[in-house]
Amino acid sequence: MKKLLTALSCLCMCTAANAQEPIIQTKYTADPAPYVHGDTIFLYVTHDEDDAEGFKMFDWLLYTSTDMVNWTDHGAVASLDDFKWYEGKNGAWAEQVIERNGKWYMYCPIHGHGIGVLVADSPYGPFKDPIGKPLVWQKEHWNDIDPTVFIDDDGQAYMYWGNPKLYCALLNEDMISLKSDAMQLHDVPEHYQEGPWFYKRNGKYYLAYASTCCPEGLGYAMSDNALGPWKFKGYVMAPTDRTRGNHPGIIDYKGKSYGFGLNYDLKNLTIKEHKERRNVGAFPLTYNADGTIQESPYFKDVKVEQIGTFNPYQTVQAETMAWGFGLKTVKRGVEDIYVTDINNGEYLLVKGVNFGSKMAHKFIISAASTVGGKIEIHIDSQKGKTIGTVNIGATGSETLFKEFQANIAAVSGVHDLYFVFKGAKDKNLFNLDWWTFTGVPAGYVTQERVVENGGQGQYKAIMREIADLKAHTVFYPQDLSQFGGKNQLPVLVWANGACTNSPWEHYLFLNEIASHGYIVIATGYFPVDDKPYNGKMSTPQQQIESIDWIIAQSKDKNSPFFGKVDTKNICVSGMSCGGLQSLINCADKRISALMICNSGLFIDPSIAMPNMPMPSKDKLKEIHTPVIYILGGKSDIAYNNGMDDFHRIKHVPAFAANYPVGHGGTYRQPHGGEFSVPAVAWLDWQLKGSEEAAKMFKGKDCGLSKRKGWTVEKNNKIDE
Ligand code: FUB
Repeated sequence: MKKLLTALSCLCMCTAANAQEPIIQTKYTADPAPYVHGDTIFLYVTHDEDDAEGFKMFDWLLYTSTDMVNWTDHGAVASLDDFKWYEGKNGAWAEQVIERNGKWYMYCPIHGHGIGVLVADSPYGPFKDPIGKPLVWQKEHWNDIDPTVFIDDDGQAYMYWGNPKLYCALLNEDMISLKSDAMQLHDVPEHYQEGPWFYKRNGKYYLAYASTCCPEGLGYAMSDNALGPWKFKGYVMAPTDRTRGNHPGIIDYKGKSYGFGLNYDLKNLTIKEHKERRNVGAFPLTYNADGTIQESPYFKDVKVEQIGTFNPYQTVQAETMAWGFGLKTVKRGVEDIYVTDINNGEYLLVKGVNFGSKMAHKFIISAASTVGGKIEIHIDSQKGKTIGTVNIGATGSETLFKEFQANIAAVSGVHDLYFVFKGAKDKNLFNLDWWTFTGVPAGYVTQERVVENGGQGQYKAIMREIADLKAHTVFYPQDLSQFGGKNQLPVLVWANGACTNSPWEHYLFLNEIASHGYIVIATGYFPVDDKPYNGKMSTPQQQIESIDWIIAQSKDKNSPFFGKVDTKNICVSGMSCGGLQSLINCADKRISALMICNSGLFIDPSIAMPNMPMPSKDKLKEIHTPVIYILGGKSDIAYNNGMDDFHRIKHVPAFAANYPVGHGGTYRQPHGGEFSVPAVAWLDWQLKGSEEAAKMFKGKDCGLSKRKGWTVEKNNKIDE
């Protein structure tokens, strides 16, 4: 069954105009009986067993939805076992459920044995038999099936039923006893076969039904009275050779009208091959001004649009889906269901998921597994962008559920969500109970740009403005899920040339560094474009604010950076005037490395520019970390100052690298140009302890000295 379903589900998916039809895929279902209560549709259905070769029906199932495309499976809510007076094993035929005074009544035909009634305090059950005998039993093998119950405005409840005869009885207010005898309607509406669906709308009574077999369509009749006479008005859905049987359920919901019926489309078999393994489908329904109903095309030729969107920030039962490719569900207890039979390559789709502007950043799922596997979370298609991957470890048993988490790459707005399952072949990889996304607060990210396709490093980076960090720009890997535990993000704190209060000249360089697995916090406003920023100059204090902020974020459970930042490895850096700001801050004990670019303390402070910070050379004594000077060669206006600094520094490892491009460096070249090479290597060595990166600076013929264009000098401490 499973393999067949999987293959044929794919076929349906590929060819159907209405790709989410039939609406239930994890089981064979028939005889839809929808009921609207509050903002939810309760869809009760009958259940064809997977191995049915004819009618093989033991229980009644419930599905709910609030948007008409994502349906939550509640499993069987009643079964033949609930009728103690019935000793047979088969015959759980077309039921209907309605609510009266807070109690839920389920009218259940047991084929060949009459119609029973069950009652529950909740639409989810448990349903119990309050009378211990059939409510109706005329000893008619076919005629006592398919009850439909409606409570009129005056409180009188009616039950219609029958195939091919049509009966009606009045119910008492208790809903579990008859007020009248069963009355046979001799004036049966044209084309009536079975499956009546009785309701009232705008003062007119409707009796929809499965029309004369076979194939059955969905016909309907109207009347001005609850007891008729009924006049055939046409088809809600005409009979087609795609369908042998059909069975209507009709509702108004959230301002629209819908019809439900049944088909054989999941298996995509001909009506000769179907063996009563049926599927419930839905379609939009339109009334004319006079109350008549427009004939709907066949299920697959119409589309049910999603009402609203789906909220991923709630606890979502895993058995909620618009499409469950090759999956099954298992029920334990009254309300405990999980998804199972999850194989490599299968997927679960939830449609129209609204991430809003909250920026989802974490995904949590409850899973149980003996073999483990992973769930790739894609958006918009099965092979669409991956926003996260959850590794599911073995939990020891297929019913021992544990929580697994993944960080989520930048995602906002509305997307279809595909959970694609990967792992060992031909095994149930895991069982899934529930999932949720957590988001950073609305407005956390106020602006963002993907720069140069995220950079050339191992991690695609993004440039963001973050609401609670005024006058700063932050660069970091888009998918933070890869970080945490031993893989933490070291920090680069940056200040700009000319002490400009925006990294508009350096953002390519900074983005490139972030793509190598760093969080870069730049002084200054988010560069929306490449235009120079002409506002007030920045201050050295902004670098201190950067350090304070990232340390706080790494400890804040609500931050996307929680537990992901290596706050023991922070490099402070800046270009030109920003280099001077960095030197002003060099004594801060939280700093573990310095990178001074196209800068150095002035040998002659009298020629400094206005507002430029100008500490004396004594400041160099406060440096307590390794330091690199990256300069633009002799034509760099900062060359003499920078090299003078370098020659004075004997107490910590110091390295000077010159590349002959002048003061402007290569920051604005693609990916930050040649300056990115020693910058990334310096950070990899100093902040990540990479011995490979250290070779760029250590030894007689260090890597940078052999790189075209570079000249290097270093003090003894570099090679120690
Ligand atoms: O599902 C069993 C029977 O098939 C129903 O009671 C009829 O309406 C037909 O759909």
